[in-house]
Amino acid sequence: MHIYYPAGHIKHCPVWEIENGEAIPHEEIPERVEHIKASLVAVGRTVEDVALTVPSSLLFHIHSPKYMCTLKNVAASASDAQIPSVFSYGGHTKANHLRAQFGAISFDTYTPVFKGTFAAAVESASCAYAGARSLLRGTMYSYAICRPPGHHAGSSYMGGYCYINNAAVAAQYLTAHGRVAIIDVDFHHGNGTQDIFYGRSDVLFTSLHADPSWKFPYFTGNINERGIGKGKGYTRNFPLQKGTDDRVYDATLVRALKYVAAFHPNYLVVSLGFDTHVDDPIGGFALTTDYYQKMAKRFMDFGIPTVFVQEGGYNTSALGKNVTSFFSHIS
Ligand code: SP5
Ligand code: ZN
Repeated sequence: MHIYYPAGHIKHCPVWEIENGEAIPHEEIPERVEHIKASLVAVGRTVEDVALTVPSSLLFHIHSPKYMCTLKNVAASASDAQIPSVFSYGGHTKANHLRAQFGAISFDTYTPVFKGTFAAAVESASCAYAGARSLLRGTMYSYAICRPPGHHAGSSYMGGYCYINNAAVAAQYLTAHGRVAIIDVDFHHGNGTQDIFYGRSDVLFTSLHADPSWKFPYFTGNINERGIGKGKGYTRNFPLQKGTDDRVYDATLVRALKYVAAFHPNYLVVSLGFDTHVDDPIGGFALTTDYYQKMAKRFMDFGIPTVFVQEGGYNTSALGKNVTSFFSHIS
């Protein structure tokens, strides 16, 4: 297995997020992936600093040039954390003021932009790109320790701690080489990834997550969202209730993987979040550390080249053991 790490992630360091008008400590912090990396090194794995940069032509397949440009401009203008104060209304998205342009590309107040955010997001996407590329050279499994995460970012919006959709970058790259299925096992619905591929039949998207009537991102992740136009039938959601345990989760995962199997993919992209863990500070499921190795086996049973793309997971002291549990049977 090849493992890629974005050393430049520390250029992006959120301290606060705004919840109901109040600043509360941010959970998406550098320590997350530092713990992941340290725990993998401690069990004898090689973790490579990502050396490639994702081509901008690939980024522009996933994100609109206008979105990328605004994100870059907001970052360049930032002295400290930039958080939107105004959002676009009535579908109006054109404005001269950078503050308004920012509000037109973000959907929450949880996702600050710093001077280093753009570069860090590109480096994170580069990890996913490197992970996807390594599959073409005969590697069966790769793991991109992406930070910042990506699955809430859509083609022209950011949010949910995400700026560039890393899993979508990996999937888009692999479409030139075969059929691609994305399975998202982060605690939250992968709304950005779903949106990006919603009208397409060459990439299948499925997700297990907290029911949106209960948890972020609230607006999407329902069972009736199945794709549109040519993409009809190529999206499937499995919303789950508070307290979902190993047994119920696993039974649902088996159902999701049956749906994936019927698509006959050549490559699998897994949006891998550990915020499903029982001790996660912002989740609400009850998965155990031991379960993650069983989850990984489900993916291995699939028997096709797979890139694992890191998404959420916010209990920094549990992250290391959850990751090593997950990869314990993948060499
Ligand atoms: C990639 C990913 O997992 N993004 C998750 C974004 C969830 N944002 C919702 C934040 C809700 C407020 N945080 C409460 C913190 C309580 N300690
Ligand atoms: Zn999440």
